Amino acid sequence: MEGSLTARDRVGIQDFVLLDAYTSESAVLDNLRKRFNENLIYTYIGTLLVSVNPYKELGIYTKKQMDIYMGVNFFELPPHIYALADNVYRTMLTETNNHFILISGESGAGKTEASKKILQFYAVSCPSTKLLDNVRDRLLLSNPVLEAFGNAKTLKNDNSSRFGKYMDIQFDHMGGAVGGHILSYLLEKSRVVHQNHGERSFHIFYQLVEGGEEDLLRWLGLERNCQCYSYLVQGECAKVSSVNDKSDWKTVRKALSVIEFSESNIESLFAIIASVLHLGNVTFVADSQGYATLNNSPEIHWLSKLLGIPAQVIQVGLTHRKIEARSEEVLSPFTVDQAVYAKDALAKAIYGRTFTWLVNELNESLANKVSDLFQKTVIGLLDIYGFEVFSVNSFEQFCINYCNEKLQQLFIQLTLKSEQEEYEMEGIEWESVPYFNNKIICDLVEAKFKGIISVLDEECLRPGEATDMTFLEKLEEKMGGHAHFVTHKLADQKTRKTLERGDFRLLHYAGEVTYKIFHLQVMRQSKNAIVKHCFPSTEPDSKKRPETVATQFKSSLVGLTEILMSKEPWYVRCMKPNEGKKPGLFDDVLVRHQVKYLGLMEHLRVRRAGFAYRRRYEIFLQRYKPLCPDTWPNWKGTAAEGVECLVKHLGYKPDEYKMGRTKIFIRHPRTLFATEDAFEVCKHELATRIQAKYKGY
Ligand code: AD9
Ligand code: MG
Repeated sequence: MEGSLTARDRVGIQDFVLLDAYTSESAVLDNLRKRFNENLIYTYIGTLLVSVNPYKELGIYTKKQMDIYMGVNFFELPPHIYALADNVYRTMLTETNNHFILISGESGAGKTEASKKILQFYAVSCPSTKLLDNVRDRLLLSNPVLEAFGNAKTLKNDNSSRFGKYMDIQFDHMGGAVGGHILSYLLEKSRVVHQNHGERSFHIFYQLVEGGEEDLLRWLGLERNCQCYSYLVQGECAKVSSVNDKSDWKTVRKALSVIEFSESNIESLFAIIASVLHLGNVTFVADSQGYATLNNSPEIHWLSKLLGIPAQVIQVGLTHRKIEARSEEVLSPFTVDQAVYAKDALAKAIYGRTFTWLVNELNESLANKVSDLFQKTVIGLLDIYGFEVFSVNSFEQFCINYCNEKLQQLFIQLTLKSEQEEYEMEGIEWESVPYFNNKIICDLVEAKFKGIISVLDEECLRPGEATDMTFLEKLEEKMGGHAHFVTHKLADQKTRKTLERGDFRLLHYAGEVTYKIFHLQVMRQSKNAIVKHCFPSTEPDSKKRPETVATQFKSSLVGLTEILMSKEPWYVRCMKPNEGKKPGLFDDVLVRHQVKYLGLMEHLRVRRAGFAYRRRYEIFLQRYKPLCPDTWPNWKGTAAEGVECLVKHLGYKPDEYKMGRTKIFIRHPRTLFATEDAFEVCKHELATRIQAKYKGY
């Protein structure tokens, strides 16, 4: 027993619920640090998995590890993402219902890696047939494709997701993975035309230029040199040491073939990617009247060839606006600034539409073609862009952080709600725990008529009258006095020094973020004749009242919430150990901050409210029955009776535990520890006895 205590001291406790000083943030932090230093990056709070990014390969994702975790009860092995994946899977099979795993944490915390580990686990652990293996390969390979087109290097993460991703994995009644479906959320398109210093555009551009075959590049009119492309050098870091564009290109090409993209589709895809690069190199000069004319023509030639649009249309399209006046179309020339702006808007639109098309194609390939007959259940994986704060934050960060705010809200609702329901269902009294509810911030952003998005919409509908500044003033008028909204004008003297006139600051659940006021012009959906040419059928219905990007995003998040609410939730909370992407460095201040805002303390308290632990009678009995002569080796009565008999034998006092309808609830962790220690001793004795018995053979 002493030995096990020392081990516990060294490697910490694998479930925070069992921590004696569970209300102390420092104790939680100590436990995380201890484990991190021993390369134990996973810890539970009940069934919630906390993960700390190790920033190094740990060798814990091998096939052997997967085998160890397959089909084993959750608490019997050290915490692992595989244990969670396995538990979700088996619960889905036994209860035949739908589940989702919400993976959250700030940018670079390890969400995307976690989601990939889960998918890999299913790929190995699910039943295999030739047909199913084909589905499995497609599911796995959708990842490198989506990452190539939707991820990029940022200052926070060399492989940062710049879109939100929700993926359903569909299973048949035998547990075979029969299909999948992906929903993507708001891609950060602005990255196509602009990157901050030290950042890159989407990986695929660099992969194509670095890795594309000679023939292909010639056909696309591309040089093998990222420096030649204005859109690739905005951040002045086309090369990243942790990223191998050449070999990633090969992976993506192979993946596209396995997923059965036709060669002609692949060609069109790269034609479009190349045309974005050509577009970026188009420059304009002012004619004698100050209007934009095209300065160089080779790009136009390539654009025309690759997009299949007459050069004339492109030339006019890039330098003129189309105005509809009394059912007639009139062309009005752009100034140089306007033309540059329109060109960038076009590049973003083309890339955005292509991404949507790509997701649709992936979905077609992932659609269940194996079994429609058998009942299907799903496990959804949610991996979105994490909360992020840069020195300059714009509309993109606003959306990303709003999305994180919504998911935090969902987490709060579901964890508190489900805990309460469990106590109720089991007939156990419960005491509520105070917590910070971020609904107030969600409302600030999204409330009808008075939220930031609403104000933005209104301003966007007043072209000509509304400016970025009137937008800010409207916000000040409506939000003034809100505890989570500050501007230069509204701030007290001390805070004012940290704000500029064109800024507004939101006090998010995860920290303060100062946003540059959005450019209204960017928000208004622009119609572009060239886009119409490229994507004739996807042009939104022009009769409908135009929606701003923000409103569309808000609706898509409402849709996502509905999808999630209809399923059983599981959580992975990812944390970042330091800001430097360094292995072995545990920054106390940074981790403490995340412990706080991820709501881990509250969650822990809720889990502990009254009862630290609960287990289904069957599982509890199965594990500990050797501890009592009446229950060992077999108990004849119900599991609940067996547990009652067992705990009486172990000397549990009446106030130490409660019998619910299906589970035993244990108040203090030390009770369970004592039982667990007794079990270890018993296991040891049993093993010795068995060894002695068979010694002679
Ligand atoms: V973002 O919000 O998309 O910017 P994520 O997705 O949270 O972010 P990601 O999973 O991409 O972060 O992890 C960032 C990097 O950390 C990875 O590229 C790995 O280098 C590293 N990482 C993350 N998790 C692990 C792990 N379990 N083991 C080893 C890891 N390295
Ligand atoms: Mg990610």
